[in-house]
Amino acid sequence: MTKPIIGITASFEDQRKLVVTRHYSDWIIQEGGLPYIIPYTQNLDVLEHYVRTLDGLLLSGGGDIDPTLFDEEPHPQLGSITPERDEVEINLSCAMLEQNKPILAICRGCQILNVSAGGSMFQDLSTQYSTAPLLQHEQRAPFWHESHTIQIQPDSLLHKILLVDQCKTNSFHHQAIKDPAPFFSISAMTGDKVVEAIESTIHDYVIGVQWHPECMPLDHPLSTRLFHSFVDACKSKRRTLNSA
Ligand SMILES: [Mn+2]
Repeated sequence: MTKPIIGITASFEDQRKLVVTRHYSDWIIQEGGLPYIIPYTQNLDVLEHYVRTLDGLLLSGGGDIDPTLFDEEPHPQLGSITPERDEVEINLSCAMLEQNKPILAICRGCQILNVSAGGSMFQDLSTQYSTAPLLQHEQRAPFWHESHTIQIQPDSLLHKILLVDQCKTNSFHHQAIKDPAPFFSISAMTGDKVVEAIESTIHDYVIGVQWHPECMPLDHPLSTRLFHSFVDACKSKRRTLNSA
């Protein structure tokens, strides 16, 4: 059977370099997908071709998001932003959502997915968050260390995939989702009620996680379940489209 083609977005550094850690493609390959790193272009015709070709989209981690995209002025603690990346990822996300193609969005990816669908963000948790005393979400520990505990919504798709009520995850973010987009629900939170995962309630497979499952070793049980479920959803989508 042909492998599902899975687009992976990259960081755009120094206005000229596409940079993405190999972990994302390692997981996609391990689970039977064909990873494809997507270049940045303003050419909408090319982006449309990508959307037509891809069976799934993996929105990778990276820097901050331009707050004007969710109608806010920049907060002093906002980090560096890359408008070109925001634009391409929003274009791709909206088009993939429209076609009900699977999306797995990680860290920054989870946030840009939420903004693409009309949700809002905390530009900086440490200065803007007042719901509860904040945990440390920018861990000062190795990337594979699972530093905080998340609670998973029992009736969520994420729960069906991970098969646990709670687990520990790594955490490398100072921004977070404020209001989930319409038709999205919160599927995991930390004890301080920071949103750690969202999912679409109207698409077959659209999941965003705030942690970095790709940083875990390739035999990590929960990361395996997550990437396996994503590549599986992409395979089903490919089969449906090919038989239509
Ligand atoms: Mn966190």
